Amino acid sequence: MVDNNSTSDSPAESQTQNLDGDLHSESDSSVYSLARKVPGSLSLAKRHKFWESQPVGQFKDLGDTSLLEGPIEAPTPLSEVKKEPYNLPNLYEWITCDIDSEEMCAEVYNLLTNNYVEDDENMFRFNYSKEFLRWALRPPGFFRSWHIGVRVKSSKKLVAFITGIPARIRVRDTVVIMAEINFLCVHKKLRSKRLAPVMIKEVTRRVHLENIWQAAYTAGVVLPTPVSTCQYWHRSLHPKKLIDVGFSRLGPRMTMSRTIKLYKLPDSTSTLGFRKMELHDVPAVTHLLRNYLSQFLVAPDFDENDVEHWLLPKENVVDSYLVESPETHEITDFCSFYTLPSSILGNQNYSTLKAAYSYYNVSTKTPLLQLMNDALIIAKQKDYDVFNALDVMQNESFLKELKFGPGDGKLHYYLYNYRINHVLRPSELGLVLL
Ligand code: MYA
Repeated sequence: MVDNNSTSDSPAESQTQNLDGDLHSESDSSVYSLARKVPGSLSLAKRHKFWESQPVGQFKDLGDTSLLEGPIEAPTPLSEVKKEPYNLPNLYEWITCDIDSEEMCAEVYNLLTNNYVEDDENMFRFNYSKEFLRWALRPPGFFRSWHIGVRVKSSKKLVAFITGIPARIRVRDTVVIMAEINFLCVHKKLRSKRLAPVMIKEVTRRVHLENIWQAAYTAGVVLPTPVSTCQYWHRSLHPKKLIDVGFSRLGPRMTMSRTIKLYKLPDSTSTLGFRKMELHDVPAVTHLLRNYLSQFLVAPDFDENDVEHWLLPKENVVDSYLVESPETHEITDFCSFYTLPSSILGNQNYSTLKAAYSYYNVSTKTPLLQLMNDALIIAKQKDYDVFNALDVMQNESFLKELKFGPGDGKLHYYLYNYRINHVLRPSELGLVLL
């Protein structure tokens, strides 16, 4: 299997000091220590020493309608942004990762392949491909300085990573320039040593240096404070494999053959004029998508350059299809998914789960249900094992009918230094982060 963490070139391990400073005293006689004593209130009592010091919505402010929507803190003058990187423990050094370099990209790929996000039972781990990482990290206007690594000084081993990319995100009527933060990863042997807060502060500093003061990110963990909490849904395409590897279970009173029959899809798509997106479609797709996304409270503000980067098909990275009216040649509908395999940990027969993730979909003439059924058919033709979708945008309207089942994991959406005065329903979100 791919997990080869127990190698001898282990990262330096002895650093245990807290790196994010003493902003809050641990002995506060606050509501937290009280709440800790009340059974059942443990989760409320959880302190977030780092996050409580950051300009993000705090749990105690939930439901406080007197707080205005918008930036939590005003920008500081650029001259006051720290010029030097934050201090790392002595054994480590910062690097800026040139993801164009084959060697660097391979190092990042290996760190993530062995140490990035796993499910709660540690059966699967995201396995972003190198081509995917290059795509995800080099959108229009990207900053190389926002691709940040930490190495062990002596061995040069890469042990931690965090990235930002610039994005224009509309919140209601305001387009805000933000950083989208992703791929935060600390080597398994360096966990719980407060390295993550230093990584986050360093990326924040580098974002501030570009005069950008807000960020968006998603995580499976609850932090102060989600702007929305979404759920993943899964549509089996290769049910036997999914059951064999423990991704799904045979339903009650179901046999394998009945299950296979249940998830069977037609061999070819059904919508007239359904075809792969091409470069010349960029203006029409941009127009369609901008119109569609305008109905959501939070959504990216895509221009043609963004659409070309994010949605033009790229083999094994992103797939996009559209419906061109056979009569008028108008582009009326659009659907897309990205490719994110997971390593299957400790299975004798299979090492990779090939998953498609629903990305942006727009229906104006073709019913969304039919469009997404065609997307499933394409994914099946391309040998994906499962098609995943969040309950964002209008996805709820097709999930159950197209035989998606709810997953156990939640995905929380966050904004940094931007307050929204109510928790958003997933259907108010028009944003998908990778
Ligand atoms: S989400 C994907 C995150 N990665 C993984 O889950 C991969 C596997 N796990 C790991 O590599 C480590 O467990 C990580 C934590 C690195 C996650 N987002 O160093 P620690 C807080 C934010 O002792 P470790 C993604 O990439 C935690 O609550 N904070 O912990 C988006 C605690 O703070 P507090 C997180 O386990 C990232 C502190 O870190 C997360 O060794 C967005 C503990 O640090 C998390 N996923 O390392 C980052 N997990 O005490 C924020 C734990 O306060 C960006 N923590 O509870 C913010 C915007 C920045 C830019 C602003 C520009 C203006």
